Amino acid sequence: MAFQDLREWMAKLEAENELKRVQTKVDWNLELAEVGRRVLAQRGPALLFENIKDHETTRGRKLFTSALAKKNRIAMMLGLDKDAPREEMVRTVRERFKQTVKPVRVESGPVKENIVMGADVNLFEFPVPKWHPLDGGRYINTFAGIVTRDPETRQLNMGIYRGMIAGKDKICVYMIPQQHWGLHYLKYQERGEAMPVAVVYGWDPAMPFVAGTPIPAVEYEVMGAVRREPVPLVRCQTSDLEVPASAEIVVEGTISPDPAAFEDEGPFGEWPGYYGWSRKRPVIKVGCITHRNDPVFRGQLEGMKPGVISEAGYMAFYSHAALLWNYLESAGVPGVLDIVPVPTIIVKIRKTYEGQAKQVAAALWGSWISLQFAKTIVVVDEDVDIHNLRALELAFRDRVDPKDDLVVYPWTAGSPLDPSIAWDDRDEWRYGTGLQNRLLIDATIDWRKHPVRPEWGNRRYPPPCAETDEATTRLVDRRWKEYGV
Ligand SMILES: Cc1cc2nc3c(=O)[nH]c(=O)nc-3n(C[C@H](O)[C@H](O)[C@H](O)COP(=O)(O)O)c2cc1C
Ligand SMILES: [Mn+2]
Repeated sequence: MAFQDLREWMAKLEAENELKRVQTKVDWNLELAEVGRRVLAQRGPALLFENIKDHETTRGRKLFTSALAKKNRIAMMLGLDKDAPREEMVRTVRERFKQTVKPVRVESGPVKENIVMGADVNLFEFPVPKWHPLDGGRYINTFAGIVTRDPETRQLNMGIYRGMIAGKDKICVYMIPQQHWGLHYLKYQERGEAMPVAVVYGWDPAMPFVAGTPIPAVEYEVMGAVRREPVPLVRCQTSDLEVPASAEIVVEGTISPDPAAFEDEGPFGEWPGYYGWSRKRPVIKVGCITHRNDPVFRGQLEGMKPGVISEAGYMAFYSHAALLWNYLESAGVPGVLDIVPVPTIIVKIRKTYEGQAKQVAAALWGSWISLQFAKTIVVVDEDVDIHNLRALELAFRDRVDPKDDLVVYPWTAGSPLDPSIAWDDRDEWRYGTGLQNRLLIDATIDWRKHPVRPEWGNRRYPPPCAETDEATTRLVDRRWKEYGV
């Protein structure tokens, strides 16, 4: 049932007319990204670039991107009908995120078809784009899963964390100490040991879907649940880390515990749609690359603007909706009916007591999720269509009393990439993460100011006036043709 590798997934997309091969020569330097950006704006197909300038004969020649940037393709990833309604998709992801399926260990796999060691390692042999004009370099890690192991518990972790080629065998990375691999790194630092790292490019689409979502469980086990089949893992060549046996490319390396080994990383065009800042950051020293024959490199164009949502942003509509909803449920916050998770979190509730909206915000802001996300939270009543921007605007205008319903929660541990905070407050190696200010917009009707009124049919707000009574509705329905309008 599950996709056994990136190639099966690409074949499925091609069969469904959801993949376009770009065969004309395209420059890795900005051109490829702009083609991708325009296709994203059109909600177009996934793209397989097969002819990339300077990579006609290199070890890696092809780049695949944008596969998850559309609803029907996310439904296909989940093994659902491609026209499955959004509600069913979110429900499915919620159910699978609550389960775990243990990985299986295998002796070998296609990822071991080629093994490149030591002096032969050259990251420039892969068609890594320069994605945005002011990027500090070619960003190789944009949708790759990075594997590390907790040196105490021995547990494996996989997360998506960006990284830039800093030399033929070096990747400089944006490690936030409070992310899971950052916590691992702090433990290795304390022991004075280098941290082994494996970077996985291209596999079942469940991999980035899970690795890019802050799930409080072992990612490989949740991936098994999402794909409904265990993840087959092989051991790395140079460490005891484990990676999917049919991945396209795996880069193995170590990060020195010594901050003196940090190098300049960034700027990079970030997910909020603005460049991040440059700083000295940890470096993966690459000792080995394993890859399939004719490997397909996997990348993702970061950065949103009106009309363009990144692949990761699109994926988050489903992964984050499920994550947030499951978390609120486990935290005992009742009444959640629907969630739009990006770019701001909008939660629709069946309000059964005053203060419920603040409970939603406090629960999310008190959770690990807030270390990267949940800056702005909007809570609305059950009669507001949260998928309709006009309906939301009317709720902001009419149900928000600015004096009472805007709650600011200052100086919290949060995303260093928030462009509204000062540069100094983004220093993740000084604070462990960024310092972020947050906002709740409580757009639910305030029960203190608006008691139920029997004369309004037990409503709290005046009856809506943009509709007529039943008798008139029937009359006009009956006579509609007579009006000739
Ligand atoms: C495309 C993409 C890029 C990301 N880049 C980074 C990054 O550079 N640094 C980071 O700390 N988190 C990044 N994230 C968020 C993490 O992947 C996310 O918080 C995830 O939960 C991390 O795994 P962990 O919870 O095991 O640490 C990115 C997510 C996506 C989808
Ligand atoms: Mn994790």
